[in-house]
Amino acid sequence: MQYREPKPFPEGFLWSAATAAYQIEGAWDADGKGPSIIDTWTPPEGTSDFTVASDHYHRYGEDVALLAELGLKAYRFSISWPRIIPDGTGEVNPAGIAFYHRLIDALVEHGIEPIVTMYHFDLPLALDQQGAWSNRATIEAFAKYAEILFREYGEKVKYWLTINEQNNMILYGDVIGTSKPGTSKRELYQTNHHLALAQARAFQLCHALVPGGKIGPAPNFALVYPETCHPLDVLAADDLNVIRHWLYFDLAVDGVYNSIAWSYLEEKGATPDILPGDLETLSAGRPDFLGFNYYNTQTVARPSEDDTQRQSKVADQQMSPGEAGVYDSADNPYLAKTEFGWEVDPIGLRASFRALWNRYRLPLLVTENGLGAFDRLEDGHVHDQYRIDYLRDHVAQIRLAIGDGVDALGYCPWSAIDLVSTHQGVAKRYGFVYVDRDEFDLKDLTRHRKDSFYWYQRLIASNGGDLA
Ligand code: BGP
Repeated sequence: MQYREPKPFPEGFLWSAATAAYQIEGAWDADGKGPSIIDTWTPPEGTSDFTVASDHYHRYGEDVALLAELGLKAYRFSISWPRIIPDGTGEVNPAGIAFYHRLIDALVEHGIEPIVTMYHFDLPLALDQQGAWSNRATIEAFAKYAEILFREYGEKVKYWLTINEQNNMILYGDVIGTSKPGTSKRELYQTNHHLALAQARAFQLCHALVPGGKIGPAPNFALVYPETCHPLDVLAADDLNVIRHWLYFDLAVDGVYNSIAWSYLEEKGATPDILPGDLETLSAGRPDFLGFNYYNTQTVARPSEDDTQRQSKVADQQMSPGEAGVYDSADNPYLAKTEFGWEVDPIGLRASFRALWNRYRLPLLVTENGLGAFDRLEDGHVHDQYRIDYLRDHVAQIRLAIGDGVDALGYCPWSAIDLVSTHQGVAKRYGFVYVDRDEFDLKDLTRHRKDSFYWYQRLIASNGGDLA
């Protein structure tokens, strides 16, 4: 099991790469786009905002040509809701509709399968002002938006993702700018309930409106290990797996509330209001596959009484601080860390495939995976061997997961080209293509192929055979 000879990648495996609208497009108020919550969010001090980002809105033609040269079979990007419907519910913006037609057409012309995320953090600001997702009306707004997307692009787009990282929006929304600091757990889990309903509606609409369309969710997945084999540490790990993962996947796949998650919500006084018909809506919408964003695993122990340990932790969406009475977070001594403190665990990716496959038996798409690093442009080159090592080790584990019998649909490394990180600015780079700008100096935004670009190009050309 540990060292078996890997099976080859299946023909048609979707070698892809990912981006998100607000992190790459820029043009935050161009051609009728409305503001999103991200446009009014103040990013952490010292990091860039998203107004120009990588200027992809104006340079998408050049960018798609680079993606074609890279050899991508598919490309995951998100559509900006406020570019399509500036105030979230009202008039449709024809220029926004046209932009995504141009982008999709360019991809299709190059033989690149579009994988569209419908919603990646950038809620229209007008909806936020009406209560965001804690307001039930936002479900209807999303269903209307979804219908527009399916009718408009359904002929050309067959792979759809509903909501990026619903779990991180609930658990770490203050870090990534999707919820206000101090929002109560009660409101967060009401929000979660509405997001789940909106997603279930989108599943149904996609199946009704897109012939041959396939749709799935895209939570973040950070499989949780116990720090020791003490039964209470094992239970703490199980609890965090439930609170961070199974709550969301069970809602998406089976349309039910996980009973352990529900007990947690009861204990926290955070159970959502569920109206008549809600559970029927949840179970009527079914995904065709599961997307998941994978960066690392997490290791936890039973909760200590002492809160100081938790309070002193540096935390973000991949590094939990722990939760009183639930779990303490722990370092995994077997894993290295990135320059940004995220643990690196390629084997954890295989373990994640197994966990998701054993539980749901649905095809699995890695919707994000990548290494954030301080890259250096030297004479037009970026020697990012560290990124090649990271990606190669993860791809090798996907191949082993395929050997385990998992149905792996594809791989979307984060990110196709450099973009602005959720909360750590431009300096934290992920792309195969370097975008020449600094945090506050836009320079000329020219594109440069990194060493990892040529590595991924060879990997794709050999359908995953050439890992070297
Ligand atoms: C995921 C998000 C992405 C992306 C990535 C890397 O949580 O879906 O939008 O940014 O993480 O995170 P960061 O940019 O914080 O390094």
